[in-house]
Amino acid sequence: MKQLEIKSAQQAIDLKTWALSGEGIIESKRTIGQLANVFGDEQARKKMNQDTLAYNVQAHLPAKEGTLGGLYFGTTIIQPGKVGNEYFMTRGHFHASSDRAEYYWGVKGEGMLLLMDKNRITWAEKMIPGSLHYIGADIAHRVANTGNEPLHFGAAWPSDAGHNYDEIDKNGFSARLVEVDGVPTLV
Ligand code: M6P
Ligand code: ZN
Repeated sequence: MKQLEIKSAQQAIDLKTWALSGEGIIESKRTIGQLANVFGDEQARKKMNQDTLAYNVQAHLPAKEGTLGGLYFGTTIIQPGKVGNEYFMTRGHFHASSDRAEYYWGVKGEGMLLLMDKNRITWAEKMIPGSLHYIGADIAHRVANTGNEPLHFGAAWPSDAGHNYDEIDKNGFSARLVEVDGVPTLV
């Protein structure tokens, strides 16, 4: 940086979709084939086209993972669809530094944010365009797309939060979001 220099931003957000562009935006994808044992009906998952896209994440991670003081920013797009009667959803995680919090917010489409505390109590918040969700310390989080169009949501979290997938990989959440008579229902 030079003294008195005026620059343009190096990253941009498309305000309709919250798609991220510019320097250092990373992109990752999860297909149905990469989500073994995430959904309740593993037989139904295995019968699907394993290349089906379930969700993708764009993120700006300007600080080294684990560094104290940095911030991360991401946009996740979950495709519409179900495995058996369970909606397409993210893998879900606690934070490795378990007392770190995160914001999620709805951008486009309809979904449900599933939250589970350390005592395995699970509840949910409806995600719609403009809904803002503060995910406090020690709370596992996962998002499901309950609509017929892609669900876009934003996320912001500390660079030292990390991801702990162990508990969810082993025991899942204590409730699943399934469609019952056309209605998203926690069971
Ligand atoms: C959000 C953030 C990311 C997370 C992503 C997908 O963008 O919370 O940290 O990786 O959602 O969620 P998961 O890693 O649980 O599949
Ligand atoms: Zn998180």
